[in-house]
Amino acid sequence: MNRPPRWSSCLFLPSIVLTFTALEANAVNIAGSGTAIMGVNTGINSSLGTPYIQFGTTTSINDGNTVGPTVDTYNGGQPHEATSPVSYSGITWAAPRTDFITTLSFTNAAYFDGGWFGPNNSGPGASGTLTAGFIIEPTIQITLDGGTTWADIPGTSNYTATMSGAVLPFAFGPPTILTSTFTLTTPITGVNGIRLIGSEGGTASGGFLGVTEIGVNAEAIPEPASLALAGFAGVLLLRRRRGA
Ligand SMILES: [Ca+2]
Ligand SMILES: [Ca+2]
Repeated sequence: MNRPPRWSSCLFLPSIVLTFTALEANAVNIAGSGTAIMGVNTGINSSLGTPYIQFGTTTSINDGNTVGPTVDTYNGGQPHEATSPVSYSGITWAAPRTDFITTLSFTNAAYFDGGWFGPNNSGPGASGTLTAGFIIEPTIQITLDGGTTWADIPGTSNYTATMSGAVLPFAFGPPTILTSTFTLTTPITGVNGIRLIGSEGGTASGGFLGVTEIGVNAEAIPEPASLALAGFAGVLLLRRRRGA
């Protein structure tokens, strides 16, 4: 029986990163080489949830255009409206990353009645101003199996600071678009997906999420880390052979 790959990936990560963080490298946006995903979920948990957007196409999320179009998870009247108070959006790739993901740039579209991460059924109303009480920072999650299951990873962001003070549009007006940065506490490799997931802010359909763009910034593996990676992979291989 094959052991799931997630354990081996987790085991060698900390040692690689210690080497990596001491070095400088240039980050590139790898979102465009992946597939954007978006949907709703019953909670911030390990499941994919229900892929869903109201209109448009998820390719808008990683087309490099932070101005528009925007996609959203407004789900009034949908079967999951009452059961899924959480929305997510992110990027998956066909193969595990061999570079190190360091940050996400999240371009959020806030409408007059929702679109941001915050308490359900809560908002300042048309032309109102978002304050910290209307905002909840989303959780960063990664997948090692192409998006079937997800796990939380730690990070920091300027999301609350960016969204606080944002003036919402007039009723049915174009969204207020703001970009915030999520920084992974530990740069990560070996994953084949990353997403933000959190409580839907706003009042329409209990809240929803609006996204114009997600960027995923990664840096190449420096030489010392490559050596560490090879070393740990070798150790794991030996362990597996011994355990087989
Ligand atoms: Ca876009
Ligand atoms: Ca909703």
